[in-house]
Amino acid sequence: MRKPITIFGTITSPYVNRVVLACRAKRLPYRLTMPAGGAKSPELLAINPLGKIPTIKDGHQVLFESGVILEYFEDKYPAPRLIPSSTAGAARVRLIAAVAENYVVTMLVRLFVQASRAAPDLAIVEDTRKKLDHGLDVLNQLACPGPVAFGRSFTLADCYLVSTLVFLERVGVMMGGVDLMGARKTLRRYWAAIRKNPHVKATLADIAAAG
Ligand SMILES: N[C@@H](CCC(=O)N[C@@H](CS)C(=O)NCC(=O)O)C(=O)O
Repeated sequence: MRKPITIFGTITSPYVNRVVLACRAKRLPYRLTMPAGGAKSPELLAINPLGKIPTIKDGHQVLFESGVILEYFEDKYPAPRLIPSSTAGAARVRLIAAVAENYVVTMLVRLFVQASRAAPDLAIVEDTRKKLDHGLDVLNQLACPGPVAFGRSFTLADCYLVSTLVFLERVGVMMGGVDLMGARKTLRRYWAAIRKNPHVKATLADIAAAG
């Protein structure tokens, strides 16, 4: 039996739950834990000077930055593959991941910050929503309507998309119940379909339980 990979973090973080999804899909045993003092605790800063989650320990290997961790898993534990073997397929999966990260999650973090404030800056909210809508439009064009985001099996594109869409829902709730996904049919169909995937189901249940 393999020693579990330690993932420092909380399941509600989109950066953390995409890593958990990859562990589940690759059937890698893992242990999710948060140091008592949080991301900036001396314990975490000792192994990750950025003081960010996720940070992982796999034996003696310590890594941070979710994208780097996911690529490391793919190289170290290639079966089952989460990045297709074809150059075109791999590029497409990485493209969906990059668009989700750079044009959607980044905007959601900005909205999350504003929604957490007693008095949100409405100009920032408006500008960020425009950028978010554009990112979502592009994702709506790139993703398949299910059962997975690309190809025939679960890939890193699904790890990124699921974590992004859970966060999208959460930020919408924080903003007073706004439906941020809107009428984007492909994303809506994808979201309904991927929720039936057992790794996604289990991860969504963990997120819901964490509140
Ligand atoms: N680019 C990083 C982002 C990680 C990140 O920002 N994590 C947040 C949690 S959602 C964090 O650690 N925040 C705690 C802090 O900055 O003190 C990744 O992909 O892993």
